[in-house]
Amino acid sequence: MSDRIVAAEVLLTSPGRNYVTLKLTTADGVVGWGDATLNGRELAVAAYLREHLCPQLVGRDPGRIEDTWQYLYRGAYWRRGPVTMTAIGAVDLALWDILGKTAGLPVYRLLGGAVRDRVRAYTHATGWETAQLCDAVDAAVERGFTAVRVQTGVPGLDTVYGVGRGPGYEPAGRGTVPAEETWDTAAYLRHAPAALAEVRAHTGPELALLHDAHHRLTPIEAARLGRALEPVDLYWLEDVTPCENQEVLRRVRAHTTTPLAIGEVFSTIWEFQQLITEQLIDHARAAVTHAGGISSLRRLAALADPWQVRISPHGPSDVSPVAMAAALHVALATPNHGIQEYMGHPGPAHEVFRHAWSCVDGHLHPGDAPGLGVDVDEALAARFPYEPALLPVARRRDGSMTDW
Ligand code: CS2
Ligand code: MG
Repeated sequence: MSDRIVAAEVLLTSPGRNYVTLKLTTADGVVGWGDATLNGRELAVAAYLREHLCPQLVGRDPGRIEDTWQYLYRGAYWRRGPVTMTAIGAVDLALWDILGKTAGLPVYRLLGGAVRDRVRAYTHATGWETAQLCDAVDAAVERGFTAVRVQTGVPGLDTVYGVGRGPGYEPAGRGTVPAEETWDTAAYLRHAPAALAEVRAHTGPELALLHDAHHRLTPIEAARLGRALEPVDLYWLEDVTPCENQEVLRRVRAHTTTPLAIGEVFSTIWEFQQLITEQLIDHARAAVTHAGGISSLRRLAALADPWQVRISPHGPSDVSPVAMAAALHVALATPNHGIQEYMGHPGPAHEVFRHAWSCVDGHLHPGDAPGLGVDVDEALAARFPYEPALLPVARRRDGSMTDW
């Protein structure tokens, strides 16, 4: 007789930052883990899982991964959206973990096996001044990275999202009300191309440089930035415009050959459809959890492949070590994978989530442990209770809200 899920539980922990983790246990005693972290909206996903999905999972056959995905997605009248899709993603990851552990195989072997030896990663370098930024890039190169995301401060602004005043940064700030930042697109556009050109002059031509515009530009501003950055030879320019209107990318694309990456805030394959089939992007950035798990990331890769679009999943500190593992199993087994973001995690997170995946010389590997290869130390997790934390919001100089 096939196995059954007998328990579905949600764990909240904050080993340096908040993580939500789904634990599924089968009658045979196999445990599967899924990441359900949605930065700043952790409790919404925890409640969606606890109140709605967990009761539906108990009694189901854990081996019916695709049917469970279809049941939770197609079966729901109110569907899509980051909260729903992160919850479904967590279930999907936990089920693949169970399948791998039951088979005694790492998940990437179940996905068809490795198509590459290791997964190229990029990490973050930030600096308020360009000299600091160049130092941060050098430090990343010394760690072995062949690709680095570069974010710069902007003269005249006190804060810029994603740029620490010191080394490193954490996107979410503690508290129940978000910090407010001031944003000035004109100042950014005056400064960023020259700063990035200085970084390129500093590094020489070989290092892959990436830059994230965090959804803040209009189409024509984005086109102008892409064109201005062409001499910098970026690996990609990310999230140039707000996420809702994909049509506007046509205008950006018409003006620049700077490669574009989009999609860390997308939840479903349908949000990518036009961007892929019109070849408006080069990299689809869906996070393995936020867009519905391994099952849907594989579908996205299959849709993208004939259009020569690559999947290059989101991987900041708020994608937990469990989701990082899942992303790496997909990456190792997916021909049209581009690059994996690897911002790193706070130190204690590596203790709570003991993982088989590794980062060596700027490349990641999921390891060969059965399943996803992550064990959660629940006793240690309990010593880091959840604390409310939120991403900041931003206003223009006149006080009006501006886009993410
Ligand atoms: C960023 C993230 O990693 C990225 O590309 O855009 O810092 C993102 O803003 C955070 O993960 C939001 O939770
Ligand atoms: Mg981003």
